[in-house]
Amino acid sequence: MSSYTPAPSDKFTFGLWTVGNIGRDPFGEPVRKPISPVEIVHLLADAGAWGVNFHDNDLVPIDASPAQRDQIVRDFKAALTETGMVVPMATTNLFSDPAFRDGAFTANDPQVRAYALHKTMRAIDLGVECGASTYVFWGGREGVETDAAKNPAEATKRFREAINFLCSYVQDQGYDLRFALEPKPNEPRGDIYLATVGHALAFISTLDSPEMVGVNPEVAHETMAGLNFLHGVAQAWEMGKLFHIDLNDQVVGRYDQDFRFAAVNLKSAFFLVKFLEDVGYNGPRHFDAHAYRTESYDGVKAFARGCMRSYLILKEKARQWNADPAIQALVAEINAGDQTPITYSKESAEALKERDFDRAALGARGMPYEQLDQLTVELLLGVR
Ligand code: GCO
Ligand code: MN
Ligand code: MN
Repeated sequence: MSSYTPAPSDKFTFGLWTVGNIGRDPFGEPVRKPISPVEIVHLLADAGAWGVNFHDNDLVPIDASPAQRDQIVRDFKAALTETGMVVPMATTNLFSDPAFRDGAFTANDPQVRAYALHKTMRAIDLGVECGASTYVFWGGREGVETDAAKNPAEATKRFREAINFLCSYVQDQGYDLRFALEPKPNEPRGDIYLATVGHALAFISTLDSPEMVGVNPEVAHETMAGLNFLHGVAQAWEMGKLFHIDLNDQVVGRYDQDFRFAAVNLKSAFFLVKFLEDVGYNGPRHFDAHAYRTESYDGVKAFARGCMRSYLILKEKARQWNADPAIQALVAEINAGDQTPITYSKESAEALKERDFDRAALGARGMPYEQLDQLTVELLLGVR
C-alpha cells in the first residue's frame, strides 16, 4: 500500500491564485490576509507540490514599475530554487481589470483588443522567463450577457486572429511554448465563447498553427455545462490535444464552486484518474481549486494536501481495478470477439453487405455492466 505521499513525478501543480485565494465572493469580503508569491511557493513546497503556475498579475501587480517587476521576479525565482519548485504553466489575467469588462481578444473596442495582445505578449515573456512550457488561455470575459452586444461569428474570428497573432509571436521569439485553450460555459460572463472542450477542439483546427495549440479542460467547467468531463478529456487525448488539465470538483447546476479535487463526484474522479494513468498522460496535474471560504491558511494547506492525496488514492484504486480478477473477467467478457476494425475495400464492403447476421441473437445478448459498476463502487468504498 503506497503512503499517498506526492512525488515530483506526480507533477502536481497549483496556481498562485488557488492557494493564495483570500476568500472573497460576490457576497462577502476577503476572509484571509493576502500572502506573497514567495510565501505561497513555500506553502506549496511544504505540502508536497511539484510546481506552481501563475497569471502575470498574480506575480507582478498590473501597475508595477519595471524595477519592481524585476525585483519580484528575482525573489520568486530564488524561492523556486530554494524549494526545488518549477513553473510548468503561465497565463494572462485578461479578466480582472475594468479595461476587460467587454472581453479582451473579442472586445468590441479595437484598443482593448490591442491592449490584450500587448499584455499577453509581456505575460508570455514573463512565463517563459520563469520556465513555463505551456501557456493557458482562459477566456473568462470573452462572452456576453446579451447577443445584442456582438455577433458570435465575429467574436470567433477575433479570437482566431488573436491566437494566430500570438502563435506567430512565440515562433518569432523562438520560445519552446505550447498554448492550451481552457473552455468554460459561463461565469463571469452570462455566456462565454468556446464553451466546451468540443468547441475548443473544433476551433483549434481552424488556426494557422494548429499543432501549437491544445486544450486545458477543467472538471468544474464541463460539469457546469452538464457534460461528462472524462469524455471531453478522452477526445482531446485521442486527438493529441490534452496539453494540460485543471482538476477540481463541482456540483452540477450550482455556481462555479472550484472544490477540492474529488470532493464531490468520487466515481467520476476515479474514472478520470484511471484514464489519465492508463493512457500515460505525462503533463502536469494542476489543481485549479480553492479552499472553502471558512478556512484559515491551515485549512488551505489541508485542502492542497487533500487534492494530491485523493488523486494518489484514486490512482491506487485504479491499479487495484486493473488487477482485480473478477473485474477483469467482466472486462474480458464485454470485449470478447474479434475487435479488429473492418478496413474498407470494395470487396470487404461487398462481403459485409452480403453477410448474414442473427439480429435476434445480437439483441438478446445482455451486458454485465450492473455487476461491473457495482464491483467498481465496492472497490471505491473499500470493501474489495
Ligand atoms: C476559472 C478558471 C481560471 C483559469 C485560470 C488560468 O474558472 O476562474 O478556471 O481559474 O483556469 O485563469 O487560465
Ligand atoms: Mn474554473
Ligand atoms: Mn481553470
